[in-house]
Amino acid sequence: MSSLIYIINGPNLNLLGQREPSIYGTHTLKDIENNCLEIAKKNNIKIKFLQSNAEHEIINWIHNAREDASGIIINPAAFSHTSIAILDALTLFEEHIIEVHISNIHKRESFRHNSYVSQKSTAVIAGFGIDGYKIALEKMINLCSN
Ligand code: CA2
Repeated sequence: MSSLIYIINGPNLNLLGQREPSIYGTHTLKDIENNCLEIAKKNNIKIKFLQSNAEHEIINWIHNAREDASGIIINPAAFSHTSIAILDALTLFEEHIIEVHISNIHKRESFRHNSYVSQKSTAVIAGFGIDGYKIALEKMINLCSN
Protein backbone atom coordinates (compact mmCIF):
# COMPACT_ATOMS: atom_id res chain seq x y z
CA MET A 1 0.00 0.00 0.00
CA SER A 2 1.38 3.45 -0.90
CA SER A 3 1.65 6.23 1.71
CA LEU A 4 -1.09 8.81 2.05
CA ILE A 5 -0.14 12.38 2.97
CA TYR A 6 -2.79 14.94 3.95
CA ILE A 7 -2.17 18.52 2.77
CA ILE A 8 -4.52 20.77 4.72
CA ASN A 9 -5.09 24.45 3.98
CA GLY A 10 -6.82 26.94 6.24
CA PRO A 11 -9.08 29.96 5.82
CA ASN A 12 -9.01 32.25 2.78
CA LEU A 13 -6.42 30.18 0.92
CA ASN A 14 -9.18 29.23 -1.55
CA LEU A 15 -8.84 32.82 -2.81
CA LEU A 16 -5.07 32.66 -3.32
CA GLY A 17 -3.90 34.47 -6.44
CA GLN A 18 -6.71 36.99 -6.35
CA ARG A 19 -5.23 39.58 -3.93
CA GLU A 20 -1.97 40.74 -2.29
CA PRO A 21 0.35 39.36 -5.01
CA SER A 22 3.36 41.10 -3.42
CA ILE A 23 2.97 38.85 -0.35
CA TYR A 24 1.41 35.67 -1.74
CA GLY A 25 2.26 35.69 -5.47
CA THR A 26 -0.18 35.11 -8.30
CA HIS A 27 -0.55 31.34 -8.23
CA THR A 28 -3.78 29.72 -7.11
CA LEU A 29 -4.41 26.89 -4.66
CA LYS A 30 -5.19 24.68 -7.67
CA ASP A 31 -1.65 25.38 -8.98
CA ILE A 32 -0.25 24.26 -5.62
CA GLU A 33 -2.39 21.11 -5.70
CA ASN A 34 -1.18 20.31 -9.23
CA ASN A 35 2.47 20.72 -8.16
CA CYS A 36 1.87 18.37 -5.25
CA LEU A 37 0.04 15.81 -7.42
CA GLU A 38 3.02 15.76 -9.80
CA ILE A 39 5.44 15.02 -6.94
CA ALA A 40 3.05 12.40 -5.52
CA LYS A 41 2.82 10.62 -8.87
CA LYS A 42 6.61 10.62 -9.32
CA ASN A 43 7.06 9.10 -5.87
CA ASN A 44 4.16 6.65 -6.07
CA ILE A 45 2.35 8.07 -3.06
CA LYS A 46 -1.17 9.43 -2.59
CA ILE A 47 -2.18 12.87 -1.32
CA LYS A 48 -5.42 14.30 0.02
CA PHE A 49 -5.39 18.03 -0.76
CA LEU A 50 -7.93 19.88 1.38
CA GLN A 51 -8.99 23.46 2.15
CA SER A 52 -11.56 24.83 4.57
CA ASN A 53 -12.55 28.14 6.07
CA ALA A 54 -14.04 26.31 9.07
CA GLU A 55 -11.93 25.36 12.09
CA HIS A 56 -14.10 22.33 12.98
CA GLU A 57 -13.69 20.87 9.50
CA ILE A 58 -9.90 21.11 9.73
CA ILE A 59 -10.02 19.44 13.17
CA ASN A 60 -12.17 16.60 11.77
CA TRP A 61 -9.71 16.06 8.91
CA ILE A 62 -6.82 15.84 11.42
CA HIS A 63 -8.84 13.23 13.35
CA ASN A 64 -9.44 11.30 10.11
CA ALA A 65 -5.72 11.46 9.35
CA ARG A 66 -5.08 9.39 12.50
CA GLU A 67 -6.75 6.49 10.67
CA ASP A 68 -5.00 6.56 7.30
CA ALA A 69 -2.25 9.21 6.94
CA SER A 70 1.51 8.77 7.12
CA GLY A 71 1.98 12.51 7.60
CA ILE A 72 0.27 15.89 7.58
CA ILE A 73 1.41 19.01 5.76
CA ILE A 74 -0.60 21.97 7.01
CA ASN A 75 -0.88 25.65 6.21
CA PRO A 76 -3.33 26.65 8.94
CA ALA A 77 -3.36 30.25 7.61
CA ALA A 78 -4.74 32.65 10.28
CA PHE A 79 -5.68 29.71 12.55
CA SER A 80 -1.92 29.22 13.08
CA HIS A 81 -1.95 32.26 15.33
CA THR A 82 -5.20 31.60 17.19
CA SER A 83 -6.20 27.95 17.35
CA ILE A 84 -5.37 25.89 20.40
CA ALA A 85 -8.07 23.48 19.14
CA ILE A 86 -6.06 22.72 15.99
CA LEU A 87 -2.91 22.35 18.11
CA ASP A 88 -4.75 19.87 20.36
CA ALA A 89 -5.96 17.85 17.37
CA LEU A 90 -2.41 17.72 15.97
CA THR A 91 -1.13 16.57 19.35
CA LEU A 92 -3.27 13.44 18.93
CA PHE A 93 -1.68 12.70 15.56
CA GLU A 94 1.41 10.55 16.05
CA GLU A 95 3.15 10.85 12.67
CA HIS A 96 5.18 13.73 11.20
CA ILE A 97 3.66 17.18 10.71
CA ILE A 98 5.19 19.87 8.49
CA GLU A 99 3.82 23.41 8.78
CA VAL A 100 3.98 25.59 5.66
CA HIS A 101 3.52 29.32 5.23
CA ILE A 102 3.76 30.98 1.85
CA SER A 103 5.02 34.22 3.39
CA ASN A 104 7.70 34.63 6.05
CA ILE A 105 5.41 35.19 9.04
CA HIS A 106 8.37 36.42 11.13
CA LYS A 107 8.96 39.39 8.82
CA ARG A 108 5.34 40.50 9.09
CA GLU A 109 3.04 41.94 11.79
CA SER A 110 3.88 40.77 15.32
CA PHE A 111 0.52 38.97 15.68
CA ARG A 112 1.72 36.54 12.99
CA HIS A 113 4.98 35.70 14.77
CA ASN A 114 3.55 33.00 17.01
CA SER A 115 2.13 29.83 15.52
CA TYR A 116 0.62 27.33 17.98
CA VAL A 117 0.97 24.63 15.33
CA SER A 118 4.77 24.99 15.30
CA GLN A 119 4.89 23.44 18.78
CA LYS A 120 3.83 20.09 17.31
CA SER A 121 5.51 20.33 13.92
CA THR A 122 8.56 18.34 12.91
CA ALA A 123 9.53 21.28 10.69
CA VAL A 124 8.28 24.69 9.62
CA ILE A 125 8.77 26.20 6.14
CA ALA A 126 7.96 29.89 5.69
CA GLY A 127 8.80 32.46 3.05
CA PHE A 128 9.51 30.30 -0.02
CA GLY A 129 6.17 31.16 -1.62
CA ILE A 130 4.23 28.24 -3.04
CA ASP A 131 7.48 26.26 -3.43
CA GLY A 132 7.21 25.68 0.32
CA TYR A 133 4.60 23.02 -0.41
CA LYS A 134 6.91 21.20 -2.84
CA ILE A 135 9.76 21.28 -0.32
CA ALA A 136 7.43 20.05 2.43
CA LEU A 137 6.09 17.17 0.35
CA GLU A 138 9.55 16.03 -0.77
CA LYS A 139 10.83 16.17 2.81
CA MET A 140 7.71 14.39 4.10
CA ILE A 141 8.22 11.57 1.57
CA ASN A 142 11.81 11.20 2.88
CA LEU A 143 10.63 11.19 6.49
CA CYS A 144 7.97 8.57 5.77
CA SER A 145 10.41 6.24 4.04
CA ASN A 146 12.87 6.23 6.98
O1 CA2 B 1 1.87 32.93 4.58
C1 CA2 B 1 0.97 32.12 4.75
O2 CA2 B 1 0.86 31.08 4.12
C2 CA2 B 1 -0.14 32.42 5.78
O3 CA2 B 1 -0.47 31.20 6.43
C3 CA2 B 1 -1.32 32.94 4.98
C4 CA2 B 1 -2.49 33.43 5.86
C5 CA2 B 1 -1.99 34.37 6.95
O4 CA2 B 1 -3.06 34.67 7.84
C6 CA2 B 1 -0.84 33.76 7.75
O5 CA2 B 1 -0.41 34.72 8.72
C7 CA2 B 1 0.31 33.42 6.83
C8 CA2 B 1 -3.52 34.19 5.02
C9 CA2 B 1 -4.06 33.46 3.85
C10 CA2 B 1 -4.82 34.45 3.01
O6 CA2 B 1 -4.98 33.95 1.73
C11 CA2 B 1 -5.06 34.83 0.69
C12 CA2 B 1 -6.15 34.76 -0.10
C13 CA2 B 1 -6.24 35.60 -1.20
C14 CA2 B 1 -5.24 36.44 -1.51
C15 CA2 B 1 -4.15 36.51 -0.69
C16 CA2 B 1 -4.05 35.68 0.39
